[in-house]
Amino acid sequence: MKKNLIIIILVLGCFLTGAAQNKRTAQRPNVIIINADDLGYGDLSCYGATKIQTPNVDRLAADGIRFTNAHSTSATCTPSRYALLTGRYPWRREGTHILPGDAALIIPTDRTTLPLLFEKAGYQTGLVGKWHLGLGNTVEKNWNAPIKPGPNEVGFGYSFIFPATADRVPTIFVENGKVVAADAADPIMVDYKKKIGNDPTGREHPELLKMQSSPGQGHDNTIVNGIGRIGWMSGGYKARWTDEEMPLTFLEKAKQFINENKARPFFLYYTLTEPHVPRMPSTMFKGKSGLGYRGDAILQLDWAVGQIMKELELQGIAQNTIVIFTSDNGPVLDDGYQDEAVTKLNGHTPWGIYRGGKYSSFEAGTRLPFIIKWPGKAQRMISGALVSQIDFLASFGALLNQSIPKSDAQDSEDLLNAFLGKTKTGRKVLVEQGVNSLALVQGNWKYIEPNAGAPLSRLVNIETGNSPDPQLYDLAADPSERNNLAAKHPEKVKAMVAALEEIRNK
Ligand code: NG6
Ligand code: CA
Repeated sequence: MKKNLIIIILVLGCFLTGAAQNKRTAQRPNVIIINADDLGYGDLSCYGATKIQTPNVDRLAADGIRFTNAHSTSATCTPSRYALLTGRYPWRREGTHILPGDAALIIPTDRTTLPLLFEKAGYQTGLVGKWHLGLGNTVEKNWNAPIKPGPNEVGFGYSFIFPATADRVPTIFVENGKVVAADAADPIMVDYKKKIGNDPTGREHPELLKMQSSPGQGHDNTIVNGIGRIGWMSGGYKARWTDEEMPLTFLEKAKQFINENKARPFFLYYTLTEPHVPRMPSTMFKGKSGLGYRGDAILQLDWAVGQIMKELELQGIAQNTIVIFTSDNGPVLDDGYQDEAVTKLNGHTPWGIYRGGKYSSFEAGTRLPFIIKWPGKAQRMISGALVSQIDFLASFGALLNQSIPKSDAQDSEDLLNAFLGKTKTGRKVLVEQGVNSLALVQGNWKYIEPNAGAPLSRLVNIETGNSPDPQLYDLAADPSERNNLAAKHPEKVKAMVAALEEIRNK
């Protein structure tokens, strides 16, 4: 009798736990992170732009939380994306600077990554878009056979990417480690040291280009689709993308992933190529913004966000999906092509009120658009909390009840309450990375390390934040970093130097 009772209790217990588990699983939200490429703080109408309208991202912001002090870790792509996926400051590791298109994978395969965390929590995980974190174990690789390790080996169950940037060869898609439309009879070869094969280059044949490259910026090697690229490639003619179509292909693949995984919790990392160079929008967007192709590419990006939101509605999962929209680093106008980004700017301010831009340790380098929508959970508001993309790992770990080994994601902070709008308090300190130097933000204060780099990057006409002297700014009184207060507050400088050293040596 007693034995029967115990069995009944045990069975009931299992049943209840199972039911609770199912309920929890059913309630777990899908998560989509949309990461734009080189989109600045001031590039969206919801962040104050008046010369361009971005209604779809604006709607996202109106329905969710719009952050005004949110950052990537770095003012360029590779390190910024490294941090987002690993929860670790990229400058702790050698070789996390902007990678060539044939680089080896730099994300460790034996540590917790953002997609691995979701996978551990029972999610389907997918990556669609720009990668730029290397592929395979070595620079020399066979593009005509499966390439490993890559996104799938660091936690993405599905991946559809291009390897580096739109302006670097190889200009091809890779799906789950295999080049799409590869042809054994026309093997792909890639080289970053010397010309390979017989394809014309922009330098030799500028008359073949539909968009001229800017002098001295290196975008004059192999011509693909009438555009000179960084690096040389040959072969793979059927596999090469056309720039006008490539973002649409990413959008289709992202929608397909959503569609196929709508019945289970999924994590989708959708990494747009807009408005990175070469800006060559689809025909339907060419000329639409009046700001040249950079503006058109932003309209195209905004449209893609709207399409994703529509798909979520259509599949009936919009209510249970967290959508995050952000960018990998600050804005740049002439980044290698004569595409009228400068001449047709028309008073638009991609950097908002902030100083600098891409490549800069001034605020516009890493202070970026950052929006979180979670219907019914993240209340509608504007938040000035200091947050970073590096905090996704610890914060989603908290949301999904996943522990992260101490050795992993060491710089990621659990900011779930800030991400959900329960508090407007975020980080106490954040390190920002320009190209040559680090900066530390602590409350209203910002300190930029002295360094010998040029104060102006002439190629892109951006103030880098470099100075041989220490710089100290009061971001509350002087958000545009015009007034260096270092000489006035030597004790503050000293304290911030020490604080930065402590983080560096952690
Ligand atoms: C720079 C390129 C720039 C762009 C950038 C990467 C030159 C002179 N400039 O080195 O055109 O490709 O790398 O951009 O080569 S990022 O957004 O991926 O960091
Ligand atoms: Ca970028």
